[in-house]
Amino acid sequence: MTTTTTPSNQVIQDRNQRVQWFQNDRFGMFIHWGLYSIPARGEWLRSSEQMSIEDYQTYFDEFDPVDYNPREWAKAAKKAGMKYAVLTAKHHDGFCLFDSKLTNYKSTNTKAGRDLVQEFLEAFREEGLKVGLYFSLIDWHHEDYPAYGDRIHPMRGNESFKRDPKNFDRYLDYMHGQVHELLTGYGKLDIMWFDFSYDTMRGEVWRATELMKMIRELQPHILIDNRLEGSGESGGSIYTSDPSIYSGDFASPEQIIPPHGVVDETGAPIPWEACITLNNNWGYAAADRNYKSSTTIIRKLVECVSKNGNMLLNVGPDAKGVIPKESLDVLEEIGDWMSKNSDSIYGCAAADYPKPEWGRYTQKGNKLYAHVFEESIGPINLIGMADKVKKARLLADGYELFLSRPWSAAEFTEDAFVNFARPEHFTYPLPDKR
Ligand code: FHN
Repeated sequence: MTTTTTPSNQVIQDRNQRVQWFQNDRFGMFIHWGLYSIPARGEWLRSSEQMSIEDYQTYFDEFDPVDYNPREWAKAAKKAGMKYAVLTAKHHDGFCLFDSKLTNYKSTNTKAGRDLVQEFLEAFREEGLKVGLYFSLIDWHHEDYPAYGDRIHPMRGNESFKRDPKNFDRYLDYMHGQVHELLTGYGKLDIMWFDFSYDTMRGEVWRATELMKMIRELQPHILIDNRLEGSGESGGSIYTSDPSIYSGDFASPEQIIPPHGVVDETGAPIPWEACITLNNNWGYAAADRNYKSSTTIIRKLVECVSKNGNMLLNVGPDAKGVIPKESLDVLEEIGDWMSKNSDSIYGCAAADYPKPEWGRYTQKGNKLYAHVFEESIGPINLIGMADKVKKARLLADGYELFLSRPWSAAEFTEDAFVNFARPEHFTYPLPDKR
């Protein structure tokens, strides 16, 4: 059981300084890609299908993403309105998409013969996006990682993993060494996205104090998620049991948007980012064609921002390195909406007003953005806003919305940029010009 310790004011100030760009940008791309894209049944299949190392080796021998062009990925992310991206440098299977000197289990030793991380970083930086790397704390391939039979391993029940961890400290030296490689050999990184702590495997079991110290010394500006101590629960704690360090800059709720955002133990809001899949899988899953609509994603993005959070939206490229068309189609529609409405996302946060029944508010300074989600059978009822807002414009094209009685009561005292998620759904009968 970890006990949380309230960090010092200096720790909080340093964190608030680091996360400024993050809380401005709000919207990023998550990319799960690796050997598991070949079987195309999700990134956990080695575990869930109880594969032996020999069976899984087939994918290493085959891996050759001939159509990998990360510049195309970067353009798709940028067009969707995403401002940063996080790629799996190494997932739980231990396969490294980068040229690690500490293992042979890496992309440069496959038919690809390429440092896929290096190319990703270059391409996304060229498109002006910030870049982060996902790094798995769990490693099913490394002989010293505790496996089957040990209650602390999520590979429970997988006979092929039956082995005794010879030397877990040796594994930690390897894991820390790879983080060092990424932080010294690939230029300025903006996010280290660790994944994930569980049972007793958290905090100092990973030698988190030592790892955090190294990271902060090598790249002081870099953001670190909370999973050296937490996992994908609703926010999770982002404070370690060790008062001398602070295990992360943001909480990382997974496939959920916490009802009230994420706060620390004093009740103060903390930075957070919901990671969400487009279908139901992180890694490419050919049979999973159940993609969320752009309207759903837009409304969830607005919800995140309305609760002081970010969204990291996942794509799972296929074995050849191509993002599925269904994903690209949804990203394109999101981009259409963002091209007109991103003012209500970037740099915005929770509003000073309670959530209206017809949608959500986001706010930036004295600008309030009303996201109208429910089809209205008549005027929007801006109850309680009468003395607050002096004018309203439709964000998409700037036309003036008259908020005369009985719709909204009187003048608005602040600029109100009314932002309809889907104007065509909106039956807002504008009055004749006064
Ligand atoms: O086990 C991983 C999973 O494969 C995926 O990477 C997600 C993304 O946040 N993280 C872990 C599950 O919480």
